[in-house]
Amino acid sequence: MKIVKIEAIPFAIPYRKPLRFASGEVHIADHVLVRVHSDDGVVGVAEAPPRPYTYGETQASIVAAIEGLFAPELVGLSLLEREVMHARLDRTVGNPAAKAALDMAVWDALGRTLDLPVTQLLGGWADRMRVAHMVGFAPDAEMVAEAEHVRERYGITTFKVKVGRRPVELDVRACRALRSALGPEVELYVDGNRGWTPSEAARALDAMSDLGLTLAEELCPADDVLGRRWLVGRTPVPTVADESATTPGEVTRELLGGSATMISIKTARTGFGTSQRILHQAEGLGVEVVMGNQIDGQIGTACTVAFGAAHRASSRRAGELSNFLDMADDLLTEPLQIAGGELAVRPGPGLGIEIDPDKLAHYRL
Ligand code: MUC
Ligand code: MG
Repeated sequence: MKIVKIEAIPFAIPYRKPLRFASGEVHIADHVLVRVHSDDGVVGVAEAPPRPYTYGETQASIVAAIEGLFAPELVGLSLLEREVMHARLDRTVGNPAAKAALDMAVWDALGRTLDLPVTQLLGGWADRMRVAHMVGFAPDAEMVAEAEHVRERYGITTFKVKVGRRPVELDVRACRALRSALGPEVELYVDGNRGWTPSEAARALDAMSDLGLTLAEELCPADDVLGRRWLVGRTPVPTVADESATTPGEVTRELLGGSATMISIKTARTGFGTSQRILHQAEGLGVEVVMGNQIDGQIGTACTVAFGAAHRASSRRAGELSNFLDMADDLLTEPLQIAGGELAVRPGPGLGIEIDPDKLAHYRL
């Protein structure tokens, strides 16, 4: 079970429809495929999506950090020495997506070695999750058409609407258009990606108070410490910390500082190991979580659903599992399928996914 080799392979797959949000936009999935090889001939995989506007990582920096810093630290360790692995990774600050992909590829290799699904090793709670779809900035009619199409075709009835960079009135109008087109049955929540000041966020939430929003995520930057606390105190909508809560320490600061009341867990930035710590931390504090999406491809989405379904607390809400639908292609031999508003965890050892060698040859850089 010894790690003998780690690969970091950059690839690029275009989006059919770019995703636009307050902190950036994505036109190409310029991710890094991570492969961890063991001396038993087992290969575990995961993917790292760079989000420079959120964590400062780029595709090149992820490859450089894995090849130059992390692989030399991990080669020689057993797949079972995950605490040692984390201690070694944490000698370097930052680089969350690179570290998370390594963690998840090690779990995949472990599952394959033991001939067991990762989701069962993690917790084995359920075999599927309900899916929430993220709707990016666009003219109102396009946002509505996208949500209607996704509901019709995939049975998805939970939507996260991107807000926060445009004037407040435009976002309010878009949310109102979605509510009126989709009716009272669908769940709608908003994510501001730090785009508003606290007073803008308060104005927006007041203007949307009749829309039945279930969550308000990261409306203002984490550095607006008192402003965020003020906002939490004046809105009845649960407030989710996403990019402000990427480590157990940050989760503690956000929750105990009163700047958020829920936590978004993204396996793309905290892998399985640290995501599990955060999940248990949230449970211990009596705080709900939502499984978020770092604009993952199908490999990352397979990781999110394997983790989210594995635990009772992370599978209660719909998980954000559908953004891969906007990509023109992907690397898996068998594409993920969303049906009836749900995504099933892949059966089979590890993550239950296989990389198509021809697709990888085509899209690798
Ligand atoms: C989200 O929930 O914020 C946008 C940037 C990022 O890192 O993740 C996405 C979605
Ligand atoms: Mg978010």
